[in-house]
Amino acid sequence: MQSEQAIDEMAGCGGGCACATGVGKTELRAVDDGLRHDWTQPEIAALFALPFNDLLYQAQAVHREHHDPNAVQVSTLLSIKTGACPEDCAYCPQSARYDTGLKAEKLMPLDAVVAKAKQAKEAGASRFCMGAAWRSPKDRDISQVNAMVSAVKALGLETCATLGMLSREQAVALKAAGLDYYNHNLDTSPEFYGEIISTRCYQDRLDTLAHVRDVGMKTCCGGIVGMGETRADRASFVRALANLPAHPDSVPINRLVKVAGTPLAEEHDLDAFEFVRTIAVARITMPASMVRLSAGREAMSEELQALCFLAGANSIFYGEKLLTTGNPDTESDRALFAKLGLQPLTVAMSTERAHTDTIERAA
Ligand code: SAM
Ligand code: DTB
Ligand code: SF4
Repeated sequence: MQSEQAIDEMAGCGGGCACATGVGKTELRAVDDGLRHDWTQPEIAALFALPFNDLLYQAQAVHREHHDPNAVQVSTLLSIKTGACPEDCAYCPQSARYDTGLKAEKLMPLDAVVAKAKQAKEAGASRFCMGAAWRSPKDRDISQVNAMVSAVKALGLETCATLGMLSREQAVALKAAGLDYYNHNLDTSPEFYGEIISTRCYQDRLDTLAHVRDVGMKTCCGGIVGMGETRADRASFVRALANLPAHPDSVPINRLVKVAGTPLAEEHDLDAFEFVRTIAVARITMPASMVRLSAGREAMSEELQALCFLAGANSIFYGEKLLTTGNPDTESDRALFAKLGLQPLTVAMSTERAHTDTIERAA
């Protein structure tokens, strides 16, 4: 269980908005799952500071206790509503505030989404994640997304959506339509957050995650590194994830994709070893979660990706496109898997794993 002080440190966005005053704060109570939810900043900083080989050894040992070391979960993304977003996330090509040359597109029709999901399944994905450039969906958007969720689920795929902030009622409706996972990222540390986003605060994100958990959906929650944050910020970001009341089921760790026109277009590249360290610390602190090597793979060598798998990443985004930017093509990913002896997890395997975890945690 985390201390009240830890909860307070984590909940404030550092900006001048209501969350600094505690208005609307979510009650954070850790679930009794046998996992730690009380990581301190010095403990996480000490993990980051370990000699690289010691850190990777520890991460790989934790990984092997909880996961098949050669299995990788594979998700495909589709942007179902693109661009013209009112938010000001400094990394994002879809914000209407930046001129990135992106063509805005309305919500896709159902049949086009289903066609893309079929292609993803045929290519070997087990989960299909639908992303929309909304601050938060309107109730009429939810009805349309629900039809997509039900149709994609009927194909035998796991379903995931990322639509912005949700009310509890919207979370209930999505769950009823068959949504398995909801992606909503903390994005960075509470301390650095104000440098990146001003139009919604940290507490808004914690509230949406609480709604998703409360209705029994699985959470997918991570963030982006390489946005100019310090190592202390990366440690605080991982701590914020690991001290959530329940560890996210999936933890996407994105390396910033620098898009021309966004405020972060000229940001310095994060050192590759520091990226691997972030993956390793996420693995150690959230041992049962699937840690996803997410955006940024197109700019990574095969060797760097292999190091990320060794550090405990066991999930990727698969398919030529992320939401609006590029991703390695499926053939090169299949070739990399073959070289490393990695096996994609099927839906049945990940359902079985989730079932075993539930039994083990209850015991
Ligand atoms: N609009 C919704 C929201 O913000 O919650 C859903 C879509 S949003 C694009 C999902 C996530 O994509 C963001 O939280 C961010 O972590 C990630 N993302 C967006 N642009 C990125 C970039 N240029 N590089 C890496 N990750 C990015
Ligand atoms: C996440 O953490 N990364 C994905 C997914 N969740 C939705 C999105 C990455 C987006 C990269 C920039 C783009 O393609 O627009
Ligand atoms: Fe909008 Fe999401 Fe992009 Fe932020 S990250 S600008 S909320 S699409």
